[in-house]
Amino acid sequence: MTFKTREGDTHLTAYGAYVNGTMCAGSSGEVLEVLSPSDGKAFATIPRCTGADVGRAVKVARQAYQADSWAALTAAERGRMLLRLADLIRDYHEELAALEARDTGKPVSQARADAAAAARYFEFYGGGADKIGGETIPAANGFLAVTLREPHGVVGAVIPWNYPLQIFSRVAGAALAMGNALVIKPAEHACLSVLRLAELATEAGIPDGILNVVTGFGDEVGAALAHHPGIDFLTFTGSPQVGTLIQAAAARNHIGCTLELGGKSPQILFEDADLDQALPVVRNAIIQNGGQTCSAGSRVLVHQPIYDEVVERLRNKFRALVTGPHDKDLDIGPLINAAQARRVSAFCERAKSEGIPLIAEGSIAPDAPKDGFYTTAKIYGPVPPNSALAQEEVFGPVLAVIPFRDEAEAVHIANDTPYGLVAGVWTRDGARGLRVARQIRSGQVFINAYGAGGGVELPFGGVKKSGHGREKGFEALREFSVLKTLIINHG
Ligand code: TXE
Repeated sequence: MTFKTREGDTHLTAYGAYVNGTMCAGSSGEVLEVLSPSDGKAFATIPRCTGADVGRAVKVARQAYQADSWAALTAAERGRMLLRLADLIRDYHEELAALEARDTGKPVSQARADAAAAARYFEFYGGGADKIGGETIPAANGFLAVTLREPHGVVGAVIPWNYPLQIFSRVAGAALAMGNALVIKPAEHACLSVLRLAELATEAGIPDGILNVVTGFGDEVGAALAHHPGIDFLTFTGSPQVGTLIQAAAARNHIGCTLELGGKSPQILFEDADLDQALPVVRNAIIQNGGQTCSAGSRVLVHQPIYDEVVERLRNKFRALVTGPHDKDLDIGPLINAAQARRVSAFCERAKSEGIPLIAEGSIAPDAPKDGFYTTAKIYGPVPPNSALAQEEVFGPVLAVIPFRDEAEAVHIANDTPYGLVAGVWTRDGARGLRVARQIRSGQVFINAYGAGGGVELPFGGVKKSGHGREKGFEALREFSVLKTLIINHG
């Protein structure tokens, strides 16, 4: 475990949950230690909240949602608050990036990019709040029919540890823009930046009780939130296993949910691809955040005629990759915790036992603290398309190289996993790029690019085991609202 339950300890920074506009202890009084993945040492505590804390947060959110201070605001006024929050995030950019890097272990330059994206989410949704509306529908004579977008009410959000700043911001930005109130359960492994953003939201003018954060274990706090009858809509980002539980909880309460559950995203390199352009992107797409990215490009499918050249060039790139502590800002930081490190090494052990060749491996910085959760970057190939390494989400810096003979086989291999989140197609043949992109079953497809999820403007989400519903872009504003059809008889 990354943490353990214990009584408060004075050398650790004590964070609270955030309910009704203030930091507060959980009702149990128990706390969880937060470890820095870089050295495995505790540096903070968070409350181990309970179902009772969830109940209080949902009640507070409902009251705040109904109060005039929120319900009577125009969309433009809500938008202005989100724009103020974007400005505050930019004011506190370095503090947020340092906190995120320490809490998640990611290299500080990657955490800086996350802080910039967080500001951009609130800017985008602040600007979008008053620009999304309904439509008029030609109906029977003597009737005017229009659609209105209304908030769901109180939204429950369960989010993971890999991108707390970004995922909090994409959820809260869109949900608040549409006039919802929120109760968020961030991951117990990394949630400090979320708590800081909640404070900044209050400073930006978001009324007390509209944005609440309850901390603690998933099967205690997350489950209580998912099942709470006072929740009107659920959004979840995390593992498929927990996604199934969230969907079942939503079904029990007859509410909607969006699920974003990761992937096994392919990049397809055809023989006419511009390799100078493609290979650095292929490398980055699997090492960003140590491969702990839902949209990581974890499979590269390579046309037979260029297989040897691609392997040779990637071999050199992977050998040069160095893993080390977040503050050294190397290629790769530590993984989030010991369990994740064990998970990644189990995949590598299995690949070894199945005789899958290891093409190259990076290194760990010699001065990396010995109790950190470090793993080297690895590239394997040729990887059998039906092996675990080619089918399952490793969530580490491990790339599977898979050769293919022709276009049809490339499409088949690309689609032949349970997931469908993102894909990349690299070719100089425009028609082939489009043809292949259109046959791939996934939520996003890049041609001659790969942006690990893309910008805040681009709708993002999966098909199959990668989940359903869309985050980001204007699509998220639609997800976080409900359509009412209003019919007026003027005959
Ligand atoms: O995920 P969990 P874990 C994948 C990735 C990773 C694996 C396991 O492959 O290796 O999942 O990671 C909360 N009811 N992704 O175990 O458990 C939990 O507290 C309600 C992909 O960390 O799904 C946290 O807040 N909530 C992914 C959140 O769910 C529960 C990002 C995610 O944790 C719960 C993370 C329960 N019973 C992992 N149990 C992505 N899509 O990017 C846990 N939680």
